[in-house]
Amino acid sequence: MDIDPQQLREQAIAVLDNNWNGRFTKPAPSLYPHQWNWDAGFIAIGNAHHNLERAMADLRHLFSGQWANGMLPQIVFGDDPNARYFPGPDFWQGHRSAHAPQRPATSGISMPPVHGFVLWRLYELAADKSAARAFLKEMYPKVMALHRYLYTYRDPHEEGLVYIRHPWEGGTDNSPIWDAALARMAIDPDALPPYERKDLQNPKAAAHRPTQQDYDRYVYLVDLFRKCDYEDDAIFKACPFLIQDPLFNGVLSWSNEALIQIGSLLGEDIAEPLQWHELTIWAMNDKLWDEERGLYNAYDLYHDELIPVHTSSGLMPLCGQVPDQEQAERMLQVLESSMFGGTDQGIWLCPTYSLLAQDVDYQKYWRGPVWINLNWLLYQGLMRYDMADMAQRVKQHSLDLMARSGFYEYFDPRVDTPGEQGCGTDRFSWSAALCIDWLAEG
Ligand code: 2M8
Repeated sequence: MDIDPQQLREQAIAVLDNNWNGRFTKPAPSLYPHQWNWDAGFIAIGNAHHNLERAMADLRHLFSGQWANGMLPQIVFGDDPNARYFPGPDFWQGHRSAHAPQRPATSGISMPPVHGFVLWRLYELAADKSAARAFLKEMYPKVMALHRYLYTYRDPHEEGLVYIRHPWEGGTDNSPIWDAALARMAIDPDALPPYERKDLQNPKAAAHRPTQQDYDRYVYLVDLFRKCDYEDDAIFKACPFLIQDPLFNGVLSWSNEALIQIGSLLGEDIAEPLQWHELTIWAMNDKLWDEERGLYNAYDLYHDELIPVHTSSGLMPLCGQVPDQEQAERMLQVLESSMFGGTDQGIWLCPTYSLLAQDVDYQKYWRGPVWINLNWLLYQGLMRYDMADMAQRVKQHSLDLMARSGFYEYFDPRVDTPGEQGCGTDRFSWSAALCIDWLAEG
């Protein structure tokens, strides 16, 4: 498809401008009315191309919600009285934790730590290096505190692998990776605190959203965390959902590497991020790498077993240069195989779940559709290994999808999709932001 890059860029900027509320950028106009953690990182990369001030403001707002123990919340709540989102601040009750800030209100879990590499990207893009350097100086201790929190409280066996304790922390809410662990949670739905979902407003998107059974488990976990007053040790002992995810740890690796670069630039002692970086890469290869399947598995720390499910999350450690060249070539074969449709003309890259899986669903949220942020991470990873052909395919497919359908939240990977290709909410910020980043490369 012929794309008019100038027009697409202007449309993408308009999406970001429209979702900016004067203090932060919402992920989408109405479905997500607050500030989300990793969304803010991807959005900052897009804005950095034409509005560095806005990019910095968004990140400052996000970190205004950082807890005293370093935890950076998945949601920093705005104060729009018309915002409809569940769970809101009343449900999270972040104030139960001594670590939570008085204001702004936040949720009590985190998200993939993209901020290190986002900061470095902002610095690379900045025309005014001295202003950008001052921003790095301001943010570096905050991002260090986040990583220190993760290694102190989310790596109980000191392996170098960080666990998540809620599917929302992984960012890939209803990924098949979580299915078995969620299914084994014996919960009594009648004993849950009463709640009303707000994510089913859009009838078309409603059918693709996580199931009620999933949601009950999400709510059960939040209720458990607040009963533990958000104390990490207590949660670790009580929580039946503790998973070391390759996407989360791959992103962590890339951000560790960026912290080393930033720390060096600022003349800081970088011994700590160096140690994290080496340990995590070693541990991912030792524990999560699956030679036979050619990708990284997740590990269920609660049931002490690998989770051998073929999702694209298993390819994401490429972005943090976790695999060596040989492993990366195995991963490329997997991407090129019918599992992810790499050379199939009928498939848009890259489905989030193996197309060969019995329960792949082309339109269900994180259970098959293409997501622009994962495509962008995959692209960055492929470029690191000089796999430029495949990287260009991933980029071109992403741009084509957005040019045809709009800046949707996710996309059906079938080229001959009956009906619309774009799914979920329209005018989705990170799709627009990463589109801007790609277009800037030409
Ligand atoms: C989705 O997650 C939120 C909960 O965090 C939700 O479904 O309500 C995910 O796609 C997540 O990765 C994303 O950050 C968030 C906002 O875009 O929406």
